[in-house]
Amino acid sequence: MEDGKPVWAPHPADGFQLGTIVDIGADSLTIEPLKQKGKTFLAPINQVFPAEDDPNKHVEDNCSLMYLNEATLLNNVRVRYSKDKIYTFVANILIAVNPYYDIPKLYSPETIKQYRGRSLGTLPPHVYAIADKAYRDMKVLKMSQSIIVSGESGAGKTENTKFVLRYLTTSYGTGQDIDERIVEANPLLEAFGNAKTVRNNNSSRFGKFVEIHFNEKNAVVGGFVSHYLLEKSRICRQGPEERNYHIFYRLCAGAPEDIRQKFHLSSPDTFRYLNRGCTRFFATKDTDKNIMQNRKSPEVEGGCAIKNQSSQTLEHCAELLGLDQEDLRVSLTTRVMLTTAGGAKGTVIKVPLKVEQANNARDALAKAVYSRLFDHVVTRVNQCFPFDSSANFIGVLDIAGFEYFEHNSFEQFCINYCNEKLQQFFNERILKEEQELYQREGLGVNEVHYVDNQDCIDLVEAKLVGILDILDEENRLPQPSDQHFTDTVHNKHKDHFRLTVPRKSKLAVHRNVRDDEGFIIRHFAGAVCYETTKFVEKNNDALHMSLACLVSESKDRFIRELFENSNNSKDVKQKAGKLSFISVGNKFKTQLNILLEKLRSTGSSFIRCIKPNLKMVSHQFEGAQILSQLQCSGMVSVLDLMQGGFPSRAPFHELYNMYQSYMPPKLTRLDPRLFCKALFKALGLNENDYKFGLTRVFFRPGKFAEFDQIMKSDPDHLAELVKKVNKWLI
Ligand code: AOV
Ligand code: MG
Repeated sequence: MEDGKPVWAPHPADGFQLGTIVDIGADSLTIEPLKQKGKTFLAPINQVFPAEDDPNKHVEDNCSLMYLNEATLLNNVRVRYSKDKIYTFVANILIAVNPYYDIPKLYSPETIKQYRGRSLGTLPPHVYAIADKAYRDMKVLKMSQSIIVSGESGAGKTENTKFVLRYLTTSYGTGQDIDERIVEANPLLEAFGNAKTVRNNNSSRFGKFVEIHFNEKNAVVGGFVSHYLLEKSRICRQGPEERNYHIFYRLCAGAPEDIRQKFHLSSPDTFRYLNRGCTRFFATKDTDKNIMQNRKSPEVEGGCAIKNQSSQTLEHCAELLGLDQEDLRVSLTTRVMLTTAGGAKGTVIKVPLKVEQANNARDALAKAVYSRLFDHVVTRVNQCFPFDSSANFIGVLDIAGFEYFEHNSFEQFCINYCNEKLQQFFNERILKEEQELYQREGLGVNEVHYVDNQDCIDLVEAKLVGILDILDEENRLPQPSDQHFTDTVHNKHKDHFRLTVPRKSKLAVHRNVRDDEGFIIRHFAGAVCYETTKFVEKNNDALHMSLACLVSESKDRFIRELFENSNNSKDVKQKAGKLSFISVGNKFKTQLNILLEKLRSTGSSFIRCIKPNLKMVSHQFEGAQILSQLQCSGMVSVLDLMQGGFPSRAPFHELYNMYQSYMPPKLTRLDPRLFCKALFKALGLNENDYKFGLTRVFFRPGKFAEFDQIMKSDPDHLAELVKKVNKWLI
């Protein structure tokens, strides 16, 4: 960094601010901000970055900047965002900032047509450019492709996913209704799987991988949706200002009269599961707010009864689930146990549940019904676009990005584990591809190094000693406890680089829990403290026995089948009394490994979505929190890699086509490679700034832009240049 030249220095709200270095210390710099002369401050050396000469300049591919670092990336994205250019490339990776309003014509049918068949970089960055690249790669390489869309909640993953699906079916469909069905599946999935949260009014509470399948002729033949980790806790409880799944409110608001009657629908605020979240549905009546109530009478010590006399809740529930009302009542308020007295085969006895236990049983039933219903909806959706055979597919992954909240539980643990796996895949792809290209092109550059996160993945998923297996082990104990699980994790992984015990203050103060009830994992995107309360419960998908038995014998075929498929109900009775356990964590691990195997067998593209502000409004760029998203997405490490490598590259024939009109005929008679060599020699470019590969020229960061500028500069300069070229040719 030169004296007096502006630099980017940290700024608490904007991420970075321009300033000049006025003094240099051992590991910090004294900076004078451009906007506040005289108000100097200290900044750590590694957080100060060289700035471009013109901070208002923006480029479509961030790699054509002179300086590749997090500050220049943030600034480029900021300048572009202010001009409604929400998409930016970093080499082949697409950054997409959520505009929070409809930018005119950005996704119009005309725009779709424009991008069709055009190679990356020839048109402005766009999600359509990525979609078309995936399609062309599939066609040319005869290989399936995947597009991985990531970013935090509200960043625009689902919207961009829909644009990709719409683009592919519009451009490369057969014009039959299969195309439309693939697009139309989304509103249905969103009705059942999306909800209003504080971060996003239409937040997807499940992950999905949507495959569009193509035949030998590369036309759309069908689709397939896989889904991951539907958030079940939302069924029974929503945070302030949040809601349950959209479908419930839609039913309450718009169902036809016969359905209203049949389902006993009324206003959302009459339903316990709908009335405790978003204010718009705050309860006005409290008759059936609590269907469980402690009946403190001596004859059922510790037991409870259902409070539903006035509202007929139990009756309606039993009716809709195809169950006998009395059976349902008993199953919700008692537990089946097998006595082992006398050593002989035990007798089944019914133990009354405490209020809290009964509440849990009721919630578990609701969650089980809904999550199985969701599985069923996805199965039905998949039946709508069947295909006999497919040559290749393009899959789009829309799954929540790295999460770090004030309180992090099992859900965040799973999603962050997933993001570790995806980050590893991203590293493999981006860094490996880069190195392979250098090798193929015969550039003798050093290998690039990056931090592998395999150790973090192992910590979670390794057999026996991984956190998921330790948790399963805990679930199988007669008296599982979150505390014992947490202790086991810490005991098995003493001194693990990725794992630490949380400090007392963090957890205990807020929550009145033991100070070590949790663990901190050092993820690639930062350390996250997980509170392990409820890990054991959340890891178990099984209903308690009496309920499982009950619903699997429902008179309603649909309900019966929902539970037959996923629960081998025949075993249930034999196992009555034993602990039932279906592992949520290990199911996710298996699904994730299948997904990654699939991703590894495809070509891949990445879309990194960015949320511009927490208010969910347009035209507001909150630099600091955008910067942290760029860091979490791994973009900053890509820049580090590129800054040390050759990020801009141009095939010889492209350069030839671009500049031949500026050159004398003598030069244009040369073949593209020689043409380029002659040109570069004549220009007197610094040989450290570029390298010739077999098929293309590689430029050091920013050097392509410099070269392009020289080529297109004023006529005098060009005449000078032509003279030079001629001289060199003689
Ligand atoms: P997400 O999928 O990343 O969050 P969404 O795709 O649902 O985020 O986007 C959130 C909201 O931002 C949408 O409902 C739109 O109102 C707006 N939006 C996003 N992208 C665009 C765009 N390109 N143009 C206009 N508006 C947009 V989550 O599923 O919560 O992780 O859980
Ligand atoms: Mg979403």
